[in-house]
Amino acid sequence: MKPSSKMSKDPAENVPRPGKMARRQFLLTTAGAGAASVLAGETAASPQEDPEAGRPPFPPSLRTSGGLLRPQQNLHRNLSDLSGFWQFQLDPEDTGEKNGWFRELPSPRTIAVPCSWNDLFDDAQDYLGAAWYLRESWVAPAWRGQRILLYFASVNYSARVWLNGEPLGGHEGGHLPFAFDIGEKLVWDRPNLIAVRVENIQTPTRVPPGGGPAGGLFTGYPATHYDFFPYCGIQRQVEIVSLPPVSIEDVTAITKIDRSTGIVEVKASASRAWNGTGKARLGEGDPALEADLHFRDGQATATLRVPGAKLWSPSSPHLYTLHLSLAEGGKTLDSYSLKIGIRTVEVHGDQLLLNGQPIFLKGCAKHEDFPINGRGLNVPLVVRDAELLKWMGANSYRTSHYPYSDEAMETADREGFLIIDEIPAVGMSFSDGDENIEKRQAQCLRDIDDLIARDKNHPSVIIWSVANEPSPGNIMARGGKNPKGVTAGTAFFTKLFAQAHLRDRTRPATFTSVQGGPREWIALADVACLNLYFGWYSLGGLLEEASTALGKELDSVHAELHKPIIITECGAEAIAGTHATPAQMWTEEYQVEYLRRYLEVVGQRKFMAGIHVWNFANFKTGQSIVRAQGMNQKGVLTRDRQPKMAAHFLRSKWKT
Ligand code: GCB
Repeated sequence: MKPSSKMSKDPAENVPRPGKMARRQFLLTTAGAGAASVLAGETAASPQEDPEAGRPPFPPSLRTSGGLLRPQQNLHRNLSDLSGFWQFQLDPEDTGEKNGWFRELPSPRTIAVPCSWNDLFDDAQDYLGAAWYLRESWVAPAWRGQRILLYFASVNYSARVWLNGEPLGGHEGGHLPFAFDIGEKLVWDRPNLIAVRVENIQTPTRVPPGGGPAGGLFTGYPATHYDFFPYCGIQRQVEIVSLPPVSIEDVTAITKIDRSTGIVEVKASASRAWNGTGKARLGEGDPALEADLHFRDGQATATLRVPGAKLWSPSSPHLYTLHLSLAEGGKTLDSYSLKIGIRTVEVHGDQLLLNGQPIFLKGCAKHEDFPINGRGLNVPLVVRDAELLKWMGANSYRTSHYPYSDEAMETADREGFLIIDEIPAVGMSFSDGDENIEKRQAQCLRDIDDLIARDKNHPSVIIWSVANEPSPGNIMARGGKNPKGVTAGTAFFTKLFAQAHLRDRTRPATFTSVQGGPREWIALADVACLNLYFGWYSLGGLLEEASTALGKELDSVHAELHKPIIITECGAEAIAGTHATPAQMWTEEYQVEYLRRYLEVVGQRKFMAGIHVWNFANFKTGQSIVRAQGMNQKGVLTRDRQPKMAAHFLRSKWKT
């Protein structure tokens, strides 16, 4: 192991020395000693049993990587949205399954779907255990003869689903869609009863991990290994979906540019290993932009050439509609449409190229977070956030620390945001034994498969992120040093990057590294994404020294790795309305001064490929002594999206 640049080899040396302190070491210093003991000790979760252990195994769900397309309505497909009121009951003893709660809840109350449950009921605020959702729904008689799915856009974390008292299947992992084929179990002459058991117990084998011997960085209350509130529940839409018996199961559109001609390579799959002919068409009415798809065993490809193509970019996010259809005997069997953008992304030396030109990412990392709905889908907020990013002059954001809704991705395509798209692998360390690491790896690989399958056709997505701030050891334990952990992490990330490249050879893959984290890991990524907090977690109050340390760090990563570098996080907390001159930590002035220096240092370095401020808006966290008002206050906007001075400052720099 090469010692990380900012960590001392000797734990005893890990005391606050300007420029020498690793990112989180402040928690271990005199100032942070109290915090460290509270955070690492008393409230740290004890090793958890796998909450699914001992239950009858449920069949797995259909996943996007298995040919589950985002549902849509057209002449051949339909859907019924089950958003609205559901029955709900907490199950703290976890006896519901044994007692048949999938048929009837003994004492239900009403909940909204989609929504996190935590902010709705006082007794559910910090509750992460099992809870039940029930609701009835008719299935339209006109759908008889179709393939019928029950589709969930996101349930956090673990779901077990029943239909009319019969088990359908289960799914692990929040933030990505899954579904069940319900044709055999549904009834047509009365409403169908849907029951879902959900829990978000924090265990070391989940992604993100929680509890267990790995310890907890942000183990406030509720205890987590990550710095955001562990919202749970049915957080995006539930839909009953009808598909024709032979249907389009997957589409991949890869775009290339040949001078002024756009090339769209279409790969499609059809169900039932179908053999026949379909069509791929771009836009409306131009026969030149149409090609036959000859399906053999369910697979077909076609190439469309678009002379004088309007390329997709942040300043001109032009979208084309790609229509696919399957036909037999002059009759259309199925059709599916999606918006695509013609553009290329490449890494060339230390540059990130969009359509062959260097691009610079300016923006923020975000969270899906808002009072009351929590992490539940909030379409008005998606629209407002895009508006505010544009107001600031941002061209980019990261879906920290999990995949965002389809609606957010669609908005990014339409509005021209460049997205770093992240799986939920936040807070991972490599000190808790091979078995746990292997289980987390398996979940990460599934998440990579499912995320890429879901988002591969979005022109806005330019980079896949396979983790946020992994650490070799328990990040709380004296700088997280652990040579075995570095080696284990190297093997882990080699595998994750290989998977991302296997699933998508057209986009770079990265992870965002923690300040002081192993360079060996950054060397594996196509783009170096650095989360840097000089001037906050280290060198707090010392902005001059922080600028120097920042410059040195960027120069050294550049000299060593010579790949595009993006600062994917940097930020200082500011309680809105708190002021001081000269600037002091926690004031709006300090946040502005901090960001001013980061922008200056980055601006002086032509090799930099971007900067994302942490965070777009304040967001809810667990309660702890390092998170005032139960929030991370590094937002340049307040949680309700009002600008702090920092947002005006960024606008003055970015809005051209
Ligand atoms: C980070 C993490 C992010 C935290 C942030 C902070 O590096 O990636 O999840 O919220 O720092 O404010 O500490």
